[in-house]
Amino acid sequence: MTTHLPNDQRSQLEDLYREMDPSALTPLWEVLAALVKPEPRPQAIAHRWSYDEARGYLMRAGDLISAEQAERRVLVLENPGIRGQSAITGSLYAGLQLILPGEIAPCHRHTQCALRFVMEGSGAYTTVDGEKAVMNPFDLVLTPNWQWHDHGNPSDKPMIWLDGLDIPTVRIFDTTFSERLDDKVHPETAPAGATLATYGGNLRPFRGSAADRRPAERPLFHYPYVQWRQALTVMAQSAAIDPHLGHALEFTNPADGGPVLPTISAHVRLIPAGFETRPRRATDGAVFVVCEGRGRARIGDTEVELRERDVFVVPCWQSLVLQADEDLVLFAYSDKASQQKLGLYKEESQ
Ligand code: GTQ
Repeated sequence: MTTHLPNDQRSQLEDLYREMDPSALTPLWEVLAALVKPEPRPQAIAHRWSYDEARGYLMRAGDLISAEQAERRVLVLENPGIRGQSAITGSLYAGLQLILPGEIAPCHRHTQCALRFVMEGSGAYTTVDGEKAVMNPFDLVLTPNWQWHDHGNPSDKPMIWLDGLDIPTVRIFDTTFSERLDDKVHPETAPAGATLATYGGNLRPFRGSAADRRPAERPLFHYPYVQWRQALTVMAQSAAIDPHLGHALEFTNPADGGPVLPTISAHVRLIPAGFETRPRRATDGAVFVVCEGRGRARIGDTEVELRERDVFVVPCWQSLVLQADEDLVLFAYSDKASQQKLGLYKEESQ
């Protein structure tokens, strides 16, 4: 904003603004400082959602509307700094989805990418282009953009997972397309676990063979807890701890070693009991799930207590310090994948 202008200049300028306004023209110099800032000032704020509290509301929704009626029965975790936008950060969405025993969520596909991170329950599945991923607590399952997906719960317990999508990112480009399959459920095209057995084991079908069914650039869509947890355990036993991250492992796309989705990166961390990380900030806005343990997160000036299954958000460029009272195991997803493609990503360790 231009301040300290002489009164007569200011009043002539305001006349000019009023006259041009109906022609949809506006002066940059009044808004430049708010557009091009010296450093990020996200509207999204640090926040923690108590899983127990959210679960209570979600189960009440379960009494009132079926998964099929809702298409997706989800409570959106809306960042308190940007309510009404279905966003947890400027670029990412998060929601808690409930599928009750015997229910299905009908098949659809869309240009938004999604990941699921299982919070409770075992035996429900997400079907991706006709192949089931049978899900267990803290498994990561992907539905890359434009792949058909439906969900179902043949188990006898409720199943709840966290949905992470790039809905706000796609909204920026207005490139949202979606369609529903005529059938509620996609026909099975491969046995459950076929892709995990192959690509998850560093194998792929001989190129060009009939078994080459999954998209070559993004084949794997299931990253089971048993595998990533074991990898973290071994790392914690054998590697020096990173002072800023704790023990941390990124999920990768086996086709190219890059992030799991074009717009979303994901990783896990183990902070040993008694450890406190050094402050670190990065431009990616990140959503964390507490898988195990207890402790605290200091996010900028905000401190939150961490208990199992709580979800918290660290906005762009806010420093994060993690303190573990018990071994703290965290899952996180962020928009680092998008930012790196656009040349925007930056991080700083103190
Ligand atoms: O499961 O396909 O939380 O399309 C939001 C949009 C879940 C899904 C969400 C979706 C889905």
